[in-house]
Amino acid sequence: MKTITRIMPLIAAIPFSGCNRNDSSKDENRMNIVYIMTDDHAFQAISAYGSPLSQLAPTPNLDRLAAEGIIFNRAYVENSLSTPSRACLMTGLYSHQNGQTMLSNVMDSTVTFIPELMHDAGYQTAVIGKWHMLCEPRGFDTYRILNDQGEYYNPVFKTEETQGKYIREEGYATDLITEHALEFLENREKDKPFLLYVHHKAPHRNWMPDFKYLDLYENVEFPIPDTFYDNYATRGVATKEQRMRIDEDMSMIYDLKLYGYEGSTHQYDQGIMLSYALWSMTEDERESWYAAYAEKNKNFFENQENMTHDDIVRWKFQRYVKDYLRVIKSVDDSVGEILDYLEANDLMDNTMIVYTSDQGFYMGEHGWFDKRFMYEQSFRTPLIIHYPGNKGANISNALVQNLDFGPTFLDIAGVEKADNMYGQSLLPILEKDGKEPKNWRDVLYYHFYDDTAEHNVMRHDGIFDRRYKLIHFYDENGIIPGYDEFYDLEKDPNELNNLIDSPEYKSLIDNYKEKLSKKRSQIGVLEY
Ligand code: SGN
Ligand code: CA
Repeated sequence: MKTITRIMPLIAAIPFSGCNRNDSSKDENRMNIVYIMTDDHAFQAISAYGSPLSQLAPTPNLDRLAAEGIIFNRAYVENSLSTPSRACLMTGLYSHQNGQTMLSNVMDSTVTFIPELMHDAGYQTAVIGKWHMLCEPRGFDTYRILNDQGEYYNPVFKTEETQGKYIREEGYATDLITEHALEFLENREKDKPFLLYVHHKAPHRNWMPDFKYLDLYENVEFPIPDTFYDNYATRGVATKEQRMRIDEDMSMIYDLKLYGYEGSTHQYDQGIMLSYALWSMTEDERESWYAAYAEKNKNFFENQENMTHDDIVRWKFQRYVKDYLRVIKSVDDSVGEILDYLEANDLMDNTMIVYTSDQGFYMGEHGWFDKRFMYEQSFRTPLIIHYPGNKGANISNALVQNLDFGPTFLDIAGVEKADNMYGQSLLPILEKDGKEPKNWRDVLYYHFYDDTAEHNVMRHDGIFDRRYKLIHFYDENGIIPGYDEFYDLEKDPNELNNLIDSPEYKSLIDNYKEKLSKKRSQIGVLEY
């Protein structure tokens, strides 16, 4: 086993101006980092996490990573949406600090990227796959990024060599991203430590599997979550007004591939989105695609007349999770290939491997797909880390957040984080097989802004400390007054029982309101 040197900080606090960065002395023994991030991967869809759904669609390679490493049960994001989550990863800053609060706004261009600091500290840096920010990649020796959300089939990529142009490549996105990640590893400068970000498009909507997996799970009946028929009885208007219900907001054709279905009034079934999903396929591929779904859809069309509304909702759930889990199958294969490469090349002992998602996702909980809310399945994200020297199969219940990745990478490189980075290096947890160190944080702050985008989720922020969750929904210009919700997750893990008006919780809730307001001032949140 190679010895890992953890270098103590070499550089004094680095101002986040982007121009005044020092060169770190290089040390070839510093740990490499492979950071694999999927897009919208629910922890419920990883068998190592044990949910009933995942037991019917196992993920052996992610489970292998968990068996060798640490699985985090309490990993969360700070803003459950792709672009803000990526900006947080790249800067180590909260959304309100880096300016990337929503999908469509632009980040503060003066903010330094973690890869810039890592590069200057002697790391060879690369990002392969989904970028999904309007700013250009910074701090990378190599990049190969998808255009916007990217396509599942024959996607276009832009690299540092294509003069800003996107070039089409043949193949399935997950496989291409994996191939290019392996190419980077194979051709890397072997005298430098490396930081490789592998960012899959999968399993983002509209969940298009690889051809070879189109029939997987076809005869499996997946369990419907306990909260599937949630009527949001105890909760405020945000849960009632959202547009992310499998029942009403998932489209029959674009989302569920029921080609030939008549009578859909869903906007996504009216042309543009449909062609958007399939435009990058070759004609032959499109034909085989339609043929494969025609075969699967036969049964629906034969029985349609006798189906009740509830039968149709249940059918939608099954089609949704099957396609989603088929897409995950390719992701799991990809993780296997990367692990095989690292093993075969003797890199496991000096490489940290992180597997996570840009946020969680609803797999029918509360009747939903998509994310955005601070309720558990979207606020929480999967996180599995192989850290050299771990004894393996460890579970961590420490409260961690995507805000911690930047500080962790800098810590590994021996670069001190700036004072305005509120995330914490995970090394004290990783070095103790997942055990929570004394004085570790006891509360997380969350903030969602993007109420202008589809799915109609109101702005909210809140705090969570593993037992209690206080959520504040904004006042929407006086049209909808602001309001709070409060949950006791020990008694009510499914978050069905909003306690905000419960007299016996009154003093506790006051206490949490105080904590939330202190947290906002501490980190400089002005809007809420
Ligand atoms: C797209 C999706 C939405 C999704 C957002 C954000 N529609 O607009 O369902 O919530 O992305 O997702 S789609 O049919 O065009 O895919 S994120 O992961 O990028 O934040
Ligand atoms: Ca996402």
